[in-house]
Formats: sequence, C-alpha cells, structure tokens
Amino acid sequence: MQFNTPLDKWTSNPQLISWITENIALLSPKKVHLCDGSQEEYDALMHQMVSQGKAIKLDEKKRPNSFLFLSNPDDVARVEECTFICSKKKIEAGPTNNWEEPEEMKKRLKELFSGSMEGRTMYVIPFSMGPLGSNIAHIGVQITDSEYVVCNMRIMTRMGKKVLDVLKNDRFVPCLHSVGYPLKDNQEDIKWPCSPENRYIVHFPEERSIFSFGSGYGGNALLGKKCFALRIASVMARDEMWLAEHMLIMGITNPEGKRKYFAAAFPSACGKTNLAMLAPSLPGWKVEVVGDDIAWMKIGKDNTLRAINPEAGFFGVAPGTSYETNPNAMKSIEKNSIFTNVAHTEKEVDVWWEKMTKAPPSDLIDWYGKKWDSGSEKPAAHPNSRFTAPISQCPIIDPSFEDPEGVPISAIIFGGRRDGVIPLVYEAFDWTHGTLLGAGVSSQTTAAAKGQVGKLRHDPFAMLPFCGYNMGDYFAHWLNIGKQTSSDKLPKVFYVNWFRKDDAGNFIWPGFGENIRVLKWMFERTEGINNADETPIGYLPKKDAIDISGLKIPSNSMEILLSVDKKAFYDEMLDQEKYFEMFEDHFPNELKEMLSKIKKALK
Ligand code: OXD
Ligand code: MN
Repeated sequence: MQFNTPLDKWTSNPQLISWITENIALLSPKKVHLCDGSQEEYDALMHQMVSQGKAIKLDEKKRPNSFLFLSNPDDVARVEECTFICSKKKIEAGPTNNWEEPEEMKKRLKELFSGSMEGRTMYVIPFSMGPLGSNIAHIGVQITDSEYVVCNMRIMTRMGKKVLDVLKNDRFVPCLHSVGYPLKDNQEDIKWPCSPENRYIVHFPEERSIFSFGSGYGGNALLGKKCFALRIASVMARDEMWLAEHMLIMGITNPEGKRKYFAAAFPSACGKTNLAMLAPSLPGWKVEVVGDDIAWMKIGKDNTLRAINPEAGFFGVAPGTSYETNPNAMKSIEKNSIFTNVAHTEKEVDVWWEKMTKAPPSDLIDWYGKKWDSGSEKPAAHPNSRFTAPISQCPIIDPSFEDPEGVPISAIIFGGRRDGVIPLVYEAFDWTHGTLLGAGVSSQTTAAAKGQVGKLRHDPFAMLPFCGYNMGDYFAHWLNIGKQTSSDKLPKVFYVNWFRKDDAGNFIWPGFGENIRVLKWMFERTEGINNADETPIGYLPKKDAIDISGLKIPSNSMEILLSVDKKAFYDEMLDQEKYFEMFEDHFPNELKEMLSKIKKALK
C-alpha cells in the first residue's frame, strides 16, 4: 500500500494503527494519505479538485482562496430517515430515534464498506472537538475518501498532526466515512461522488463509534459535527455528567463593560446564527460569538456551568444572509471559505444566493450549474446551501473562544417560532422548570423545510435529530446536572418567541439587532434585578422592564407580546403532556409534577 508518509512515523497509538490497518483491508483503497492539517495539504487537495472539475475556484481578488462545490441534486441535506442509533437495546435509543440491532447493522455496513474505496485515496484525519488539551475537549479520527470532507474538516475542527501529539496513546472516537462510489478498473471520477440509494449514518453509542456511507454532504459526512459532537457526545456527556447541546454561545457586554455568556437552543429556521452574531441596536451593548451551533458544558472548578464550542468553523445556511441581516457572517466569509450549492456569477466568478443583494446579478449560474433566469420560480441557490468558514475570521469572535476552561454560562435560552400563545420572553422558576421549558420546545415549520408550512413540530431542546439515547433519559440527565451545583451557580433559564404575529398576520417584534432589548432584560435578571412578575407560567417582564427606547412600534405591542392567554397556555400544556407520553416511564416524575403544577395554576 502506498502511504504519503510512513504510518509508524505518523503515530504510535496502537488503537489507531490497528484501526487504520483493518480498514485498509476492508476498504481496498488505492492509496493512503495520513493528514498533517497543513495549509500546503489543503491547497494541494483544492488544486486537485479544481483540476478534476469537482470545485470552482472563485475570483482571487473578490474572494481570496475560496471555492465552490455543486453537489449531486440528491445529496443536499442531512438524511434523518437514514440515521440510526444502534444501541444494544432498542429502548436505549428511545422513541425518537431509528434503531436497528447492532450486529445486523454491522453486517450490512461491512458489506457496504467492503471495497468501497477502490481506486480512491483513503484519508485519515485526526481532529479535536474543542481547544486542544482542554479538559472539555475530545478527539476523534475520521477515515474518508472525500477530499471535500478533508478540506471542510480542516475548517470545522482543529485537525492534523498536532492532535496526535495530544492524543498520544489514548482512546479516540473512530469515524468511518465513504461516499460509496469506488472507481473500478480506472473508471473516471465524477463531480460529486455519492451513493444516494445506499445512505447510512450509523452510531454505536456503547462503542462510541460512527459509520457513514453514501453521502458527501454536511452533517452526513463531516462527522465531527452532528454525529460526534451531538449524538455520540450526548452519550459521553450522560455517562460523564456533562452536557452536549445544540446551542449557540454568545458573550454579551453591557455599557458598564460587564461581560456575561448566554447559550441558546432553537430548532432550525429560527435564526440561531443571526442571534449568535447579533449587531445590538442599543447603544453601548456588545455581542461576541463563541459558537453558532454546538455547546459542550461542564460544571467547572468554580462550580459554574462552563461552555466550550467544540467546533472551529461555521457551517452556515447561506440563503437569507446579507450585509444587512448579518454583516458579521458576511465578513467571516470574505476569504478562505468553501461554498456548497450556492449560485455563482459567470463573469467574475463570485457567489450569490437569495436575499444576498436586493436584485440578483444578471449572469447567474444556479446550483445545478445551469444558467439561471431571474424570472425563474426555482431559487438560484439551494435553500440548504452552505458556507464553511473559520470562526477566527469572524470580526466579533469572543476573546475567550480558545479558553480551555470554557466560558461561564449565566443564562440558557430556549425558543421556537410561534405565531401565538408563547410570549416574547419569560423566565423559568428554577432548573426543573427550565428543563421542562427545554423539553417543551416546539416550532412552526417554515417553507425552508419539507412538509406542511405552519405545522407545530415538537423538538425538545432542539435535539430531536441529535440525541444519541433515549430522550426521556436525556431529560432526567438535565435534572441531574442541576443537582451538581448550588442553585445560585446554575444559569437562569428563559424561553423566547421572536415570531408572535398580530391579527393581520404581521410579526409584532422587529427581531434581529433589536433582540438585544430582550437580552438586556435577561442580563438584568441574572444580576438579580427585580424587574419581573411571578405568573403561573414563570417570571414575566414587569411593565416597562424591557427597554424600548428609540424603538418605533405601535403603543400596545409590548402588551400583546407579553400577554398570556391562560386557556391557550393550558392547552399548550395538555399538548406537551400528550407528546411526553411516548417516553413512558423514562419521562421524569419531577417534570410531570412541574407540568401539573403549572396546569393547576392556569386553571
Ligand atoms: C445544522 C442543523 O445544519 O442543525 O446546523 O441542521
Ligand atoms: Mn445545527
């Protein structure tokens, strides 16, 4: 077998050496490339993909060192129906995950992976989720036959030789990935190799291992992200008493210069990336970003809940992002970025997507690679098209982004998209109630996702597709975390709804940079300021407690935004109760009692 560098010089980790050796035998690659994570390696792979017609180099002056990929139209998003949690017992995976008997699944995977890298290079990528050496961080190694994956992993994680120096002879999470498109008898490669009819994204939680076959896209293929940092990490977190969450982390500084950190979980299409990079409308307030998607949190030496972002890059949805809606995201992707399935201009070769500018450029090539007519019904960029960019390029990166201790979390925010019932903001009575707020997260579906628009979808903790074990046990784990420190050290928990509508169907709250006004109220709550009223559903802002100075909204808006219709909220509680029934006796009694208490108070 031809290696780019001798295996025994690259690592002396016995588990890693035998895993690589076994997989060479199984996958039958033509060559093996052990990644060092260098810029030269990245540049050479990109150069190779451009010359093979797999990538388009964007104009060097307009967008230096940036590339565009157009995927197979059948490989454009995470595939939840092909995602499995193969715990030994079905009950361990719970009612919200797909499950198959692990030995059966192993057999099927063995057949699929057998010879799947013929004619290709097998890349081995050591990566750290979290700052190297942090006691909250963990190490994985991904094997893949996709150069696109190697380059994306270099942006999304801390990757390469430096990780092996930290790993030494310790255990790592093995992540095996193949696009499932072997090149037999010198067959020519194609632009986006994949195998959509044979997709499997499989997790073995007891073994802490990941197998992904058939897709080259995003969360299916960049295994550090959803597969490791959420599904497998949630199991590790349960076993080791920490939290792996689908949350952004933001630093908020008040005009007096005091900085606090908030973490927030929202289902998709609720503006998580925009909130993480918010440009505050209130003078003197500052927001900085630690992460936009995933938070790992652990009670620290000081007994506060400490959070790190395990990722090193953004893998953000492009459409809708503009210098107006999210200038900090736009500045983060000005160079050294990868774009997937966006449109591009033919003449100067730069990227474009819906709402990036008011009017589309005249010479657009769409995400299929065809000329796009501005009158077309179909969007030029795929609705799930993405940018991959280093967080270090974000102009508002938080100074503690690399802090191995993590940042202390003062508030946890849950939320969803609801046109009624749920007020703009309220605060949980305590950690148990906060856990119920997380469990009760639900959101109305938007046109961005498949299916009926406006339908209510339960998405507990925004973790529905990402929890690696029984979600009922996950709720119990949250309650346990609350018992690991004193209540004054625990973050306060809030629920927000930016999306309430008036009778005419218009959003009442302006959102975006104005959300700082709601964050300011939460900030004050975490300071112990008495600016809330106790109500049956939690603490609501006192009249005039939310700073709306300089905000032009109709005079009764705040009243409507903060109103609670007791009957409607009672029905909401009944709906949650019904939803929780599926967890049977895994649903914690403490939450049942809290729910009953709230129902009683609403009666
Ligand atoms: C994501 C997701 O891509 O949550 O971040 O689906
Ligand atoms: Mn996400």
